Amino acid sequence: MKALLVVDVQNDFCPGGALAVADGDKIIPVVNRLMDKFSLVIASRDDHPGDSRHFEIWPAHCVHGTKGADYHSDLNTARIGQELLKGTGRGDDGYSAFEATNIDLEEYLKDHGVDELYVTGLATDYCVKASAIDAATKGIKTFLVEDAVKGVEAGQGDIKRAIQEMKNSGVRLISSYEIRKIS
Ligand code: VGL
Ligand code: ZN
Repeated sequence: MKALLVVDVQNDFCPGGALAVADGDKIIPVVNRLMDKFSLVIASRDDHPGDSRHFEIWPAHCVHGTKGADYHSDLNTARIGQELLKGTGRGDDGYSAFEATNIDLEEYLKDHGVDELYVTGLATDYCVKASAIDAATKGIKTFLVEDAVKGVEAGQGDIKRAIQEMKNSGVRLISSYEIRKIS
């Protein structure tokens, strides 16, 4: 059983947002098109309290209940079967979707017989990386959909290093074209 994971496609990570990823919104049509190929689509959202300690290292973003925390309006949310809320505690960075506090993602995937996870979203060098590495480490066959992710690249080479780290943890790379071709 395959599932599509959409990481943090939220207003604050898209152009105009508080922690914008350059061209972050450009992946959305790719993600929407991929949804047709999966019977299960799950999506994470950063959902921080206003006084989160996470904001000592990041500009305030995705504050619970604000527009910045909403999904980008281009994302096809109708297909999202389960939402994963993370970073919800004051001391909780919540980089990985497996740190979701509304459900236990590992249990959820087991219950739904998911053994292959295709990871898309924002940002390649933070939450996408943490989620993909956690998935692979938990024994799930994990794919990074390379044209359906975008990174921050705060330092030069961050995205490249993140992809290498994922590969070292057993994450495989795939393109959306290959997914649409094989399924
Ligand atoms: C993220 C930095 C801080 C992400 C979340 O979604 O990649 N990055 N919070
Ligand atoms: Zn955050």
